[in-house]
Amino acid sequence: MRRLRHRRWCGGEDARLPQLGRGALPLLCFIWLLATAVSAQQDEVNFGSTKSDKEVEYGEPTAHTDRRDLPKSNETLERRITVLLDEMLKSHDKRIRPNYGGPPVEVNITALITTISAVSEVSMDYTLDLYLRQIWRDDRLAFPSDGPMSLTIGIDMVNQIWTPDTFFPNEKKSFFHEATSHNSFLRIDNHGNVLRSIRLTVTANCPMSLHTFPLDTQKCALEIESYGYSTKDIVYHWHTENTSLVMDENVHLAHFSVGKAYQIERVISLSTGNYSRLTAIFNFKRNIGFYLIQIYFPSSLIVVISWVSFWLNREAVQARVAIGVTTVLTMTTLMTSTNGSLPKVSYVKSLDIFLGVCFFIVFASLVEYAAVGYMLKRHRRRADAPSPVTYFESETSPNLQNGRMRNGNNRLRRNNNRSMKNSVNIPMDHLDAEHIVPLLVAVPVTRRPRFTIRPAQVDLASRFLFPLFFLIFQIIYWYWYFFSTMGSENQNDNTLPSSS
Ligand SMILES: *[C@@H]1O[C@H](CO)[C@@H](O)[C@H](O)[C@H]1NC(C)=O
Ligand SMILES: *[C@@H]1O[C@H](CO)[C@@H](O)[C@H](O)[C@H]1NC(C)=O
Ligand SMILES: *[C@@H]1O[C@H](CO)[C@@H](O)[C@H](O)[C@H]1NC(C)=O
Ligand SMILES: CC(=O)N[C@H]1CO[C@H](CO)[C@@H](O)[C@@H]1O
Repeated sequence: MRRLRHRRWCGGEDARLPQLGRGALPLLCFIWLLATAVSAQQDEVNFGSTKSDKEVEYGEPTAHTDRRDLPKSNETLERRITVLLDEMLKSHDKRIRPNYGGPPVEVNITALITTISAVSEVSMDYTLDLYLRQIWRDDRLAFPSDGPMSLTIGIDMVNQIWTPDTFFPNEKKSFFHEATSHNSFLRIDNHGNVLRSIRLTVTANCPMSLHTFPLDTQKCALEIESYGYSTKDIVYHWHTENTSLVMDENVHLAHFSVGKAYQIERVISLSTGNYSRLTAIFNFKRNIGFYLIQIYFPSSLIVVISWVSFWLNREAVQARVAIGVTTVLTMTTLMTSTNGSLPKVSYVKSLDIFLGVCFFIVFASLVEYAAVGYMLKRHRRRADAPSPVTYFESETSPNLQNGRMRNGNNRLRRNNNRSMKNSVNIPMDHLDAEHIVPLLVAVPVTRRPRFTIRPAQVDLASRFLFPLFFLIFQIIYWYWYFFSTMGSENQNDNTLPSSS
């Protein structure tokens, strides 16, 4: 521009020249004009290349304008581009795809994922922000140029050229970003390659299997397809083999760690034809930390608290019942609140197994006290009740004469019915030999004392058996967790590339 100003200044000098009559000046000015004309051309080359520094999408970063191919005039560059675009669009019919009647249009896709949010088990979906770039070739938009050149054009021109009708088959809702203007751009290079980039927020459906929740890895897909054009008209490709799907380094999720993303190309058969479909698959591995802190650790502690009851005095009825009932109720609350934030699936999740076993142990320790209490009561009653043999001895022994024997036997049997399993000491030396036979017949249960379990033994056994059972369960559970997650990671590596 500075050169142009010089040229104008020189022209002004030229106008005054005849008046001044300086003969050397026209020659000098002519040389200077020649020099500025050459450098102005270079200037435009430089201008073109600085502009294209930002245009990296085609892998052809250098571009320059050749004046011969643009409309020849002394007008500004903008004016010339306007003329170019007008001529480009004059013959363009946006209703018809490129190569109509010929081979299908190749639409290449790349995507940059900027955020992933709201991976939700309840609604079975996830939300992502992405820059979706579509690259296709429309020969009708090619323009003559000496070297590679790319024009970045206002998005309004999108409405005047043909564009692929790309959509997301598994989308639930999505929207463009309009602040501060429509977040998209259009670039056209001299070969007719069109690049269209749009910033989108897409909420996509993601059916999840929660069998191993919360120790699970979820695979969520984003599918890209043409709504109307079958494989005869449009074929989609990922622009590069493995690197078309790029995850921004700021993609973080609270509940999940985001694994590698896979890209797949396939053809879908529908009743209206075969459609080319691209699939991006994201792996979300659930972070166990939250559930360890919020569920696994508290429920394990509740189980441990329920064992305190085994160390308490058997007579401390209130304390032991309170511990038992409180822990059972707390476990119930924990199970209810945990499942409240999850979908109502009809199968058993890993978390349900853990909470179920915890609940079972807590419940069993309450039942243990019920058993101990019952045994204690029976024990005490037997201690209070008079022994049938002493009764027999003190009351009927002196009067064991004739018809009184049957009466005594009746009382004896009644007493035995009340205390079937009580141990009975029979002082043998006080009995006469002739009375032994009716006595043994009357007290048949006195043979069973060695099988009696005392309440103290039940508590003692529980103190060791309950923790042992819980420990074994924890070992199996976590071993299975690490085993299964390693298995699923290997599965990811094997299955996904082969299905592409
Ligand atoms: C699309 O990508 C393929 C490779 O995947 C490439 O061969 C082809 O030239 C690309 N087409 C366009 C229009 O960029
Ligand atoms: C793409 O991935 C496959 C397997 O994952 C690998 O063999 C191939 O070399 C990769 N290609 C590029 C260009 O990275
Ligand atoms: C779709 O593809 C299948 C094979 O993959 C082929 O048999 C079928 O004819 C195709 N349908 C159409 C409408 O082209
Ligand atoms: C060579 C050429 O096109 N010259 C034009 C430069 O612009 C002026 C006015 O804009 C025209 O009058 C010239 O013909």
